Amino acid sequence: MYKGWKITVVIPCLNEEQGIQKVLAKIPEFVDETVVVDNNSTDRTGEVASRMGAKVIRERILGYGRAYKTGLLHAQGDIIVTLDGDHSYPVDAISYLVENLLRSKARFLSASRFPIRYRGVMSFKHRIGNHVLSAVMSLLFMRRVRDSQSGMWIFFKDALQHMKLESNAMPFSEEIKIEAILNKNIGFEEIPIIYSNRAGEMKLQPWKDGFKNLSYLFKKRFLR
Ligand SMILES: Nc1nc2c(ncn2[C@@H]2O[C@H](COP(=O)(O)OP(=O)(O)OP(=O)(O)O)[C@@H](O)[C@H]2O)c(=O)[nH]1
Ligand SMILES: [Mg+2]
Repeated sequence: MYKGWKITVVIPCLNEEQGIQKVLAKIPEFVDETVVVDNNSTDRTGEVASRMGAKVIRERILGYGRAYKTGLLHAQGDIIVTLDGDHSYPVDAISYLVENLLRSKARFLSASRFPIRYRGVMSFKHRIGNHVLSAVMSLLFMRRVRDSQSGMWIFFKDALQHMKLESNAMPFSEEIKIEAILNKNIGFEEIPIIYSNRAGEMKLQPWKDGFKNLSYLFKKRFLR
């Protein structure tokens, strides 16, 4: 509990046995529930997570969005915090995010990795890709978004009632932000955080996922 609010952390994981251990070791005491969605990992992700006290949900169908949709169904908190299982997002920033959410008019905050503090944590290619995707999202939805691809968000669970979340893949990260931006009942803000190098192997396929995420923005804008 944090000031009377029940807090759930949701973490999608595809073969993150190294990262998840580091993430779970840092989850603050006030977090009531940590849901790890094991996306059919072939390593010891699920075992490590459950040994460390997380509620492990297995989702056999692969996909970042699919993993989130399953995890969110199990989340019981009033406030939900998300992050990757690769220890790239700052677990120790959770109280800072909760405080900001409680003080904000918006019911959905996205943690922005930009402006980037330590350049070495993101390759030049990924930085450019992220900036292009964020610029396109900002133009299409008439709202300045610095980090359209951030995977760390905090929101009141009831915001989910107003969202139509359909993507099973990487564009889920864009979709949830767009749904928050478009819905007057929710409201969207970004808040800067410090990003780090991921632990374990990269799962993202930069070109393929980059183009899919780009085309998703146009589909969401013009074919909704
Ligand atoms: N790519 C991918 N990630 C998944 C999937 N299911 C769960 N995940 C998890 O979703 C999170 C985001 O994926 P990452 O591979 O870290 O993607 P990213 O953060 O854009 O890329 P990195 O910069 O390499 O960390 C990680 O915790 C993954 O383990 C899936 O089907 N595909
Ligand atoms: Mg990651």
